[in-house]
Amino acid sequence: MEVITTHRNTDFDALASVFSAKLLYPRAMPVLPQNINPNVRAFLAIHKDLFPFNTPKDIDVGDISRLIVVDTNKWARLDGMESLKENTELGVHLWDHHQERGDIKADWSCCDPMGATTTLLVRRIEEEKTAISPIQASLFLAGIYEDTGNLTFPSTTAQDAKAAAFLLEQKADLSMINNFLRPVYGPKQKDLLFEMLKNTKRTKVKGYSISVIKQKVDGHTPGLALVVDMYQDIVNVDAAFGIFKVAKKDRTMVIGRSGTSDLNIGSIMRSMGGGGHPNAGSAMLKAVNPDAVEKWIVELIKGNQQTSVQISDLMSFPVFTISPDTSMKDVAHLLRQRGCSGFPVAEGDRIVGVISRRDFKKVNSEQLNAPVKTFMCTAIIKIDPGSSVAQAARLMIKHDIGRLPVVKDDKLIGIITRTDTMRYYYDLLPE
Ligand SMILES: [Mn+2]
Repeated sequence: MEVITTHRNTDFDALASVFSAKLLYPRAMPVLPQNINPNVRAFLAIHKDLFPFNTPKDIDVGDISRLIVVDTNKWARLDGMESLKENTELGVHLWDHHQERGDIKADWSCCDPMGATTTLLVRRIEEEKTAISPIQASLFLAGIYEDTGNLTFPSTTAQDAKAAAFLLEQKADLSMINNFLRPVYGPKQKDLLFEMLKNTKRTKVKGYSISVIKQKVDGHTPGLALVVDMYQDIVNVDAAFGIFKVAKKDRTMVIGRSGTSDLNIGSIMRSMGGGGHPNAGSAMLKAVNPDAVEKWIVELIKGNQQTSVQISDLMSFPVFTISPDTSMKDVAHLLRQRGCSGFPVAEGDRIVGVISRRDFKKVNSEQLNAPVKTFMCTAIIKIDPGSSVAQAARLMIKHDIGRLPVVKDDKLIGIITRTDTMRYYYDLLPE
C-alpha cells in the first residue's frame, strides 16, 4: 500500500500538497493527521467528497510499503507513523520546501527551496500535462497563497508565481480561496488582540524593535498566529512575539512574526523546539514560566544577530574625514572634488561633527573663510557596528540623513550610506 501524508496542524500548503501528490501517485491513499488547522477543517467540511482521505486510525500502518511525505521532513510532525521510522523495507518519497534538515531519510526527494511545497508538485503536474479541475486548481492555489502570503513573503520564488499563473489558467477560483484563507477572527481573537494592545511594550534588542507579550488564554484558541500578525502590524515593531499560556493545561504556545528578513523567526523557533519560516513561526512548550520564555527569546535574538548581516559588513572604511579647522571654502572644494554630499569632521579618530552640502545654505560668502567647526552639526547621529541594517535604515529615515558614521568605543571606524543599505535590501551584496 502506498500512502501520502503530511504534517500535523495541517495547513493549506500541506493539504494542497497531499492532493496534488495524489495526481502524481494515483494509486496512493491520502492520509491526513487527526489534527488539522481550523481553516482547512472548514474547507474539508464542504469539500470532503471531492478530496477523500483517511486518518491513521482507518488504516493498517504496517501495510504501507511506500510513504510519500509532503511539506515536512520530520517524523515527529507526522501523525500515527512512528512505527515506520525504523522500517528499513519502507520506500520514502519526500516533497518539501523546508530548508532545515529533518530526520526523514528518503530514497527519492524533491526539496528545492520554494515559497510553498505545493509549487514543487504543481510544477511536476504541469510538466506531465496532467489534467486538473478548477476545484483542484483552487485548492492548490490556496496552498501557494497561504505559504507565500499571496506571493509577498520574502521566501516567494519566481516558481511560486509561475505555478500560481498556471493554476489561474486552470480556472482556480479566487473568491473561493479568499473565503477559506480568511483566517479565524472572531470575538475571542478580537478580545485577545485588544488585551495585547492594552499591555503593549516595546524593547530594543540588538537594534531591532521587539514586542513580547505574555497572555493567558483559556483552552483552545485558534487564530493566535493571525492575532500576533495583526498585533505586529499595529504596534509597528520589527518582530512581535506572543507567549500564550493555556490555562489549566501546562502548555505555552509561542508565536513569532517578523517584518524584517534579517531577523529569522524560523531559526529562533527551531531553537525552542518548534519551526517556521524567516517571517513566521511557532513553538509549543510544556511546563515553562512565561518570564523565562521571554528572556529566552531575547537571548536567541542576540544570538541570531551574530549570524546575520551587521553594519560592520556593509560599512565603508577607512573614512575620509576633515579636521575641525578646515575652512568652509576648502570643504566646499572637497565636496565638489570627491562628489560627496557630506563629511564627518574628526579630531584624530574621534568624530566631533558632520558637515553636509545642506549646511552651506546658512553660509554667506564672507563666512567661507571660517572653520568648519562653526557650521558643522554636532548632534551626531551615529550607529554601532553590531547594529542591524534595519536599524540604520530607520535612523536615516527618521533624521532624513544619507550617511551614518559607524562608531565603536568613541572611535570612528566606518561610514554607512543610504546606497549601502539599499544595496543590502535589494540583494546586491557582493558575494
Ligand atoms: Mn509549507
